Parts: sequence; C-alpha cells; structure tokens
Amino acid sequence: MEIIPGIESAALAAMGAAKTVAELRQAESQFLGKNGEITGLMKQMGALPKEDRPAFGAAVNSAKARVTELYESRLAELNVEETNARLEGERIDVTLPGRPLRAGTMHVLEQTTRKIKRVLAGLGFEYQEGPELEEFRYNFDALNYPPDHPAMDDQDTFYINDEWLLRTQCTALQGRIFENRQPPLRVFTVGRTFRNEAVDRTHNHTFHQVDCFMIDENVSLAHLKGTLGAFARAMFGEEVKVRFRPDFFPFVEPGVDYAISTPKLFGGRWVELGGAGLIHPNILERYGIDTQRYSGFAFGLGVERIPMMATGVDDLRLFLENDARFLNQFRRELL
Ligand code: FA5
Repeated sequence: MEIIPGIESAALAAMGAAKTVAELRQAESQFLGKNGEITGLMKQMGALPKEDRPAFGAAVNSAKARVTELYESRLAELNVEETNARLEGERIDVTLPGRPLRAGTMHVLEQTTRKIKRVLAGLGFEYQEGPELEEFRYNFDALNYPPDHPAMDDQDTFYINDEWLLRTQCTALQGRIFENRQPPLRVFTVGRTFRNEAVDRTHNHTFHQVDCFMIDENVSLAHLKGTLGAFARAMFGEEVKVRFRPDFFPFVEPGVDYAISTPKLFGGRWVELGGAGLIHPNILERYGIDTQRYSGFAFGLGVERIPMMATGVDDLRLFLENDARFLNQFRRELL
C-alpha cells in the first residue's frame, strides 16, 4: 500500500517532464504499459491477504486514473506543439525570389560541328551521314588499301568481328555514296571516329572527323586548295593561310597534309589540320566512274583540332570527359 504514492508521483513526474510525444509514450509504457510499474502493482494484489485487496485495488486504480489523465492531457498538448513546430518549419516564404534555372550550354564540339556544317553547306556541299559501326570493306578495302597494307596499322580500331568495326575515318562514307550515285558529287560528313590509340593529349580513342569530297569534270588540286582556303577563312578568319605538304594516304594520289596559320592563333605557327588529295583513280574505276571524264578531291580533318586552336585547350580528352566545370566555359559561339 505504501509504495503506491511513490510510483504515482514518479509516473506524474515523468509525464510532466516529457518534452516530446515520443518521450511521453516512453513514460506511458514504463508505468501504464503491459509490463509497466502501475500495471505491475495490480499483479501483486493476489499475494495480499483477501481483506486487504479491495482497498489496495481501489488505491491503485485511482493512482492509475490520475496518471492516465495527466498522460492524455500532456499528449494533447505535445501533439499541438509538435504540429505547430512542424508547420513553422515548413512555412513557405512566398516573397522569396525564385531559384534561377541553370541553363545548359551547347557542347563545344556541337558548336564546332554546326559551324562546319554551315560553312560547307554554304560552299555547295551536301551533308550525308555514315554509320559509326562500319564494315571493314568500306573503312579499308573500298579506299584502296591493299590487303595487309601497313597503312592499316596506323588505324587499328575496335573490331566486332572480321567484317565489322568502329570506323577509323569518315572517309568510309565514300564507298557507300559511290555505290549508289554518279558524279557530279559534292558531299561531306561530320561524325564520330574511333581508333585503338596510345591515348595522349592530342590522341583519343574516340574523336570526330570531317570528311568532304567533290567529283566533277576537270577537278584538280587547285579546286582542293581553293575550297580548303575558303573553308579555313570562314572558320578562322580572313588572315588565315593554308599550307600543303606531300603525304601518303592509299585513297588519294597525289596526297597531302595541310596546315593552317593565322596571326591570331599560336603566334602564327603552322598547325596541322588533316589530310587531303585527289581521289585515287583506282577508287573511281572500282565504282564505274569514268576517269577520263571525272576526277575528284577529298579532304578530312579532326574536329577537336578546331576548338583546341580557337581556345588554347591543350588536351582533347577534356572534350569527352563531360566535366561541367570545363564545358560551361564555352557559353558563347567560339568561332
Ligand atoms: C585520315 O583519317 C584521313 N581519312 C584523312 C583524309 C581524308 C586524307 C580524305 C585524304 C583524303 P588521319 O589519320 O591523318 O587521316 O586523320 C585526320 C585527322 O584526324 C588528323 O589530322 C587529326 O586531326 C585527327 N585525328 C586522327 N587521329 C586522332 C586521334 N586519335 N584523336 C584525335 N584526333 C585524331
């Protein structure tokens, strides 16, 4: 009998002290729960002499009633407090300015590609696309590579099987066009190319190329020079100069590589852009094009070279790493 008031006041103190609903529920289970201390008192009743039981039961019940009453009123209070606090935390300040939308930027290679397309279309060339997953015969055989020619070693790539590979050069488009069409032709493409390279600052396993060719009557190196000059001036400005040097590619004869120089970039030093030449007569004959009547030029170049020159970026791997801190620098048209 004597222990009841002690337990009751401990229970009331615990309920009064609870600062959260969770703490209050904890106190409730400590005293009123199935194994709670007040519930436990009831269980002790059986051990008392019969005549003491009614008084003991009544005392426990009235203690329990007071504790339950406090519990319920505290529960109501704490629920209100917690709801208010949550609402306060979720209050929306409708007067705050909106969050700015972060506008994306066009990828620097896409900016460059679009400019190239505008310029070459403006010079009268028609845009065509070829597949990135290409057949060996278009990538090499159709381009006059003799079987096992060492020139193929410069362009090792990723093979799917003996017939299919990831194209090493956009020049692979030529055979696909010649198969279906006859001159006059003025066609260009821009796309992704792949090589099994020892990757470094100027060589990646995945890069982009432009490839362009023209076949018509009496096409000569002078047309190639004129076209590349016009292309270079449109891309890099009026002061640009183009230099040709002899080079070898199985699909051109004669073959050249070409470089550009402009006082604005790299202090006027020559920077190599790509390869070019007159389309090899073997190729024209293979596709039934009359070499007495027609001749053609072709040129190719690396797209990455252009923004490298225009911006001073000295590692082309950055273009494909998709680091927004790098890409966001190219917010405006570069060229
Ligand atoms: C070719 O791919 C020839 N198809 C170009 C051509 C077309 C010649 C038409 C004649 C007629 P080359 O392997 O040199 O040539 O590559 C051309 C350009 O692609 C290079 O000048 C360079 O700018 C770029 N390039 C080549 N390999 C890589 C690479 N691993 N990473 C980045 N750019 C590359």
